Amino acid sequence: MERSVSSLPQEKQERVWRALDGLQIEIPSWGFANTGTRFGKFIQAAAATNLTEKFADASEVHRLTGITPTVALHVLWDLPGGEGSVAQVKELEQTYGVRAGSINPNLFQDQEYKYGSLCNPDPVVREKAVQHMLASVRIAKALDSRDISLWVADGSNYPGTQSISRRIGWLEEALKATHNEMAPTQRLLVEYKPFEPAFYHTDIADWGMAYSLAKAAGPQAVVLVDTGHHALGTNIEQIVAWLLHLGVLGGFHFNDRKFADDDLTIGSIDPYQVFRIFHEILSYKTWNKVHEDQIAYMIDQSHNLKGKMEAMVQTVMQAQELFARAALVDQNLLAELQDSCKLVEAEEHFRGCFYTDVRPMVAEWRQSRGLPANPLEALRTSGYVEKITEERAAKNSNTQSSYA
Ligand code: PSV
Ligand code: MN
Ligand code: MN
Repeated sequence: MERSVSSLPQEKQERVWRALDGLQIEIPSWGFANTGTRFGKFIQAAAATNLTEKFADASEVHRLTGITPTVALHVLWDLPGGEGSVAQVKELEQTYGVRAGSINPNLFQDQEYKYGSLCNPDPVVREKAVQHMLASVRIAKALDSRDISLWVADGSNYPGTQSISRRIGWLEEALKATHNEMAPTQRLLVEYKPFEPAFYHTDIADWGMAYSLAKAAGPQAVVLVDTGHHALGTNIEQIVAWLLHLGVLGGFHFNDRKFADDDLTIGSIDPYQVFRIFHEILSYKTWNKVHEDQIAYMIDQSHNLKGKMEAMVQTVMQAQELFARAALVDQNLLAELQDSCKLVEAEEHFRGCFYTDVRPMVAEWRQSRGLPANPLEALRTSGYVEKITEERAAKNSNTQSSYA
């Protein structure tokens, strides 16, 4: 369609490069450690066996891609000493040149949380969980981390076994207490998930519940969208548009899924959906004021079949390329076509951008920033994976694999 190429190539390139300049992605510490499914785990010789190795791997991903300066940390897995582990993290930040990113409280592994954490009917267990939240906020403060990223596994498996409504009240109290502990610059990200590990009811099951809880907690609480945490067929980009409209889109956990929370590589199953999500963001930013760093883009994947380093670099590239494709959309043209209800022309422009191979353009952007044109290729030729395989193989052969 003629109209779909209304911008000059130069303008297009500038738009894409501007978008790429504004994109940073946080990588998860747990993406480098041995993980698996509930049926079993396949140990990788090169997997990180401690926090130092996780930082080393994260630093290498940042060296190759240039856009991953922060690492998400899970308190129980990465800071087993709680606030006592902060000094070690600070040292690792210095050594490896990547910073601690979001701090993830862990309220799902302690035996006491069998019937819930912040929503447990036992006030003693609830209090323990709240104290963990407060400690997580203090850890984040000490590390200068803006975001505390909360996911609760709470819920129930059988109808009638728990009071759904009383648990709402307990959650609100807990999130208010957490909010009170935060510095004015910090944020509480509230993540939702429709099911698993609870199968009948999950206490924070969808974006409406997360939004309502964030509102009850206070102005610094916002919603986190994990792309895997939706029923199949859910229009995730519409949820994103709503959260943007309401000013509460705190960030993302990137992954993809075929059936449920499969934690596959972002865009590996449905890249068009990721494109559509990015489009909603870029479109909203065209017409409204949004601070560039208001949306935290984070990866939540831990691969057990793909090599961890390769998977992480591939994920970052995939997200970056889909973001670039969304930036190709000429927002003025699209708005004009939408307003005049030129449906086919609008769709042709939209999907034309999606089908454009932006890899050469992104490679040029990388080179202009002194980065490898193809980070995955650069990883392969760097010898890094061989080096860590050699260093860690013996340690991993004894591993009873777990996230930690
Ligand atoms: C839960 O499925 C989740 O998406 C939460 O974000 C956890 O922190 C993470 O996975 C652990 O991998
Ligand atoms: Mn998640
Ligand atoms: Mn998940």
